[in-house]
Amino acid sequence: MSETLITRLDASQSDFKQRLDELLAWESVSDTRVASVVDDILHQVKTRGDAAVLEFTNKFDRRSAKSMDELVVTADQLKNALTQITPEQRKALEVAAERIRSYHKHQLQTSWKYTEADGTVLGQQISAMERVGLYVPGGKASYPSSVLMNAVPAKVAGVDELTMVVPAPDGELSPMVLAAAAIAGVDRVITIGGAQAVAALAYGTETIAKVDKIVGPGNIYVATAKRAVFGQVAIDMIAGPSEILVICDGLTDPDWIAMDLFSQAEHDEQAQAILLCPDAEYLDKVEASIARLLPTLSRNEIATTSLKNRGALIKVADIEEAVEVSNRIAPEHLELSVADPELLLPKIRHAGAIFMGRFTPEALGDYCAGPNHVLPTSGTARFSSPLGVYDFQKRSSIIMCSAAGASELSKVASVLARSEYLEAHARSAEYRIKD
Ligand code: HSO
Ligand code: ZN
Repeated sequence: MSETLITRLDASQSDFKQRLDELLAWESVSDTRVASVVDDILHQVKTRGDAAVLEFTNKFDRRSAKSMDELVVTADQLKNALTQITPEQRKALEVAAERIRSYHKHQLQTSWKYTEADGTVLGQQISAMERVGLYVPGGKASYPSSVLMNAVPAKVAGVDELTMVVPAPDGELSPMVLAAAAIAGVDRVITIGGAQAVAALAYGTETIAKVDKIVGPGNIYVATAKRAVFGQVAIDMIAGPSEILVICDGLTDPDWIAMDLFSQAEHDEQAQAILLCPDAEYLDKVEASIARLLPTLSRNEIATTSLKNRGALIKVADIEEAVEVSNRIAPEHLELSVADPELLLPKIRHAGAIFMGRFTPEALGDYCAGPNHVLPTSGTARFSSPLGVYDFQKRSSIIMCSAAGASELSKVASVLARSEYLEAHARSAEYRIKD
């Protein structure tokens, strides 16, 4: 029976690479029916504004709002949410927010400039985006922690107006989500969701100001809408299922490792949890822990499906091989559950977040260690980074030529301009040549 719990692989098997590829394969669903529904919603909101948003919201979320005003959460309601959660919950949100804030402050980019010998000044000026939209899903995947992880960096960056949209099916809203928004400094909350909310943020309506960037996770309709409005506005990455990869030397309590694997597996059926270890007997022990602990989870069905379809316990020759396999996978989360993780760190090339040592379970990073939990998934850690303050800042180049500098540069520019047959460029430069 335990054989069906989770796949066992050995990196020395001749078909290992192929088996691993099969395990990693994950197709982002692109559905033409969804695309055409979304297209219509985008078009309606773009052309009819609030009226269309109101209609779609009443229909999809079973609301009966007569005007957009009824869908806007007032400042009082937002503050009030803080009294609807327990003092313990409030404290936990506050501590997490504060830790996320202080970590992210380190990411602030600053403007810089330098002066050349002839007095010409060159540099880069950093500025924050003016308006950002944060999408928060409704229902079970409505995570207060994700509100903090998206909103705090935006506010640290200096975004002027952060608008959060969150659907309230049947008028139901999570007080924890609202409280997280209040603590993170979200400026405005509107209870709309789906493609209609993305469209409202991207195009603007009578009551909703058009934003410069839309961030936050959502279902396939939301993801499809975000892809469609990209270009019109910036978007964050479109996240795939959660992943964890653990490299263990075989000396961590197997129950701890089993639970670390579950912590991602319980997110959804497509989530991926993989353990790499050189000790086959240790893998047996973890498998036994999995068998014993899995039925005790409240989300045991989701975790069981995830482990069965996409999980693996992999025997490697040594820790070096584990690092090699891990770099090939480029996991979202990587735990180095070994005695001396710092020895391995320089060898890790691709991973969204690296959790070092036996006392750093991924779950702490999900909530309150400080770093962001919005991370590159599905191997995209090869070329992208965690969500951060820099995602809400942008750069402008600064050039200030001295008269002497302009004279010298203009000689170069005019030669290049004439070779491109751009007469006005050449003459504009030549006016500045001193003779
Ligand atoms: N592990 C998720 C984030 C999260 N976990 C939210 C708990 N709540 C990102 O992969
Ligand atoms: Zn998580």
